[in-house]
Amino acid sequence: MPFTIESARNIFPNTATADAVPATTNRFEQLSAEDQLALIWFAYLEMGKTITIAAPGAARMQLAERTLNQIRQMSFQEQSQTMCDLANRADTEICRTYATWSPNIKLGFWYQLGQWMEQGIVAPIPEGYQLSASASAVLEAIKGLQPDQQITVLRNTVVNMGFDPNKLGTYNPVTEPVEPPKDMSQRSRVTIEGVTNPTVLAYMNNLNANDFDALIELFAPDGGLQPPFQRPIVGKEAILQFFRAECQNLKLLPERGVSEPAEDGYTQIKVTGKVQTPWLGASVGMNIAWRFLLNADNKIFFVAIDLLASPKELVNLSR
Ligand code: ECH
Ligand code: GLY
Ligand code: GLY
Ligand code: GLY
Repeated sequence: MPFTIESARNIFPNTATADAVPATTNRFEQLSAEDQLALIWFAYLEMGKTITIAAPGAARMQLAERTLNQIRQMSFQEQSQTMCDLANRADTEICRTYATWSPNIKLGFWYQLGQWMEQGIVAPIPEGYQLSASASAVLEAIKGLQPDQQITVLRNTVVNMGFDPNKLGTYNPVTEPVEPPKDMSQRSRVTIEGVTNPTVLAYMNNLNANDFDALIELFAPDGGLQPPFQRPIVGKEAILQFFRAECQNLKLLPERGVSEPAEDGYTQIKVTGKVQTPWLGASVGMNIAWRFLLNADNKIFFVAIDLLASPKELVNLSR
């Protein structure tokens, strides 16, 4: 029987993913809005001791500027209410606007609010705020995670705030402008111990160069891409849109891999290595596996990107 996207998801089932991330995210989401905001504030201060988050680019901030200025004008009480509304995923104008933003715009928005909270322009977390017992337990759980898992939990909490985009009806997603791909002379070329497949190498090199038009041509028309902890995105159109909206300026540093034949002339290839996000640069290397399933034409039928349970998983290439 030929592969389906669902069956493809199960290639290399021995890959241990960072289950602590969805588990912790779920526990976080059970907390009250006040606890959620205070917890993120404390987690953010804690993480700030070891990692530096880069300031978002101007183009990105422009897209959130109207809403940021609206919040800046509010009283402290209204500001606190607005932030709680976001955590509660309430149905308000700001929560609806927030729902249309790409993850990077949401992160940039909170980055700015955090700065304004520090400067006394936006309502701070009340001095001496006591987390509930369950919120303290979630904070301790986050502190116990590896940095790549901590930052992924934080990203998830921000992405999940605001009104539910599935309830918006049709809307225009707001994403940052797409920069031109890197000039050919500026491009790096990866090497992967154990993998010479040209499609896999081109995947890494094109993504590193922000060359999404070349990248998407590596996919089969009915191909799928599964980001960490998400359902697969299916079809070239949707995958291209995801690349343009969420994948600029990533740095993929694949290290090693294994390639083996699968049914129907397909090939399955697992690669492990690190990924850096522009938000954190080299200060956080995320431990990643790519699980590729290529069809007989050497096009990508499926690729899953997994955040690994631990650095030990980088050398686990068994099936
Ligand atoms: C304050 C208190 C009130 C509430 C809030 C606050 C602000 C919080 C802030 C948080 C900022 C967090 C940030 C997190 C950034 C995380 C980025 C990550 C990126 C991971 C990317 C990966 C890419 C993988 C992929 C690969 C592919 O091959 C295909 C594409 C793709 C404190 C005010 C809320 C400011 C900046 C985790 C893994 C490799 C799938 C993308
Ligand atoms: N690790 C299997 C999956 O993400 O589906
Ligand atoms: N954390 C996965 C992504 O950037 O979509
Ligand atoms: N400085 C963060 C970013 O560009 O993603």
